[in-house]
Amino acid sequence: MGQNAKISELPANPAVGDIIYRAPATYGSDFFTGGTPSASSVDLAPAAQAFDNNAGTYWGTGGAANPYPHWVKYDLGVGVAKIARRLTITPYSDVSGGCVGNFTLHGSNDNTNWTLLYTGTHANSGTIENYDFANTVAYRYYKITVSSAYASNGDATHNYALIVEAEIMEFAAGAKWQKLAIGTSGQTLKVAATLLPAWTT
Ligand SMILES: [Ca+2]
Ligand SMILES: [Ca+2]
Repeated sequence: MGQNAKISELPANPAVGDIIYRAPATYGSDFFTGGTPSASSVDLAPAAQAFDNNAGTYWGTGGAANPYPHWVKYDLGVGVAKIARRLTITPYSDVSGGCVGNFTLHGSNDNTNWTLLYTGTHANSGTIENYDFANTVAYRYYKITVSSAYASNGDATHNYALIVEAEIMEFAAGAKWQKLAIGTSGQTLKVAATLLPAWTT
């Protein structure tokens, strides 16, 4: 564990002398709102339904003639940019499994050059999962790219990507970084925690 690492969880083996900035554990509300959704394709259902706060609707695409990857994108709008720290995905799940497997999250400010923010795999279920990551850049565009899924209705050529809800968050306003100093007192490991005045990037 190097010094001055910014992390969201404590390391398993902190070293004496380390200074660790621990990410706040609180997040703001979903900022996929007020903008413009779009998708690589919408064979089954429109992109907007991944952002409509309705658990009964989804963005869906795929099909025998439409292989992976499939992406869904959100444009926050002119002059709007946010520093994403958490992605939440609620995937559709059918009788044969969940419809999101491997995926990535990218951010962009010009809709052309994309920065990879997170690479993940959703469990084979329809449950909500949160993905936290370090990011210090405010982006206007965010894109989720699905490259595999579990469900196929018995037909592996369906290439499904179905997302019931995608949500994204910054740190909550006023959330503070914890500054942790790792030291020893005799044979006891000591962690001194200080809340910084305001979280910084
Ligand atoms: Ca929402
Ligand atoms: Ca929905």
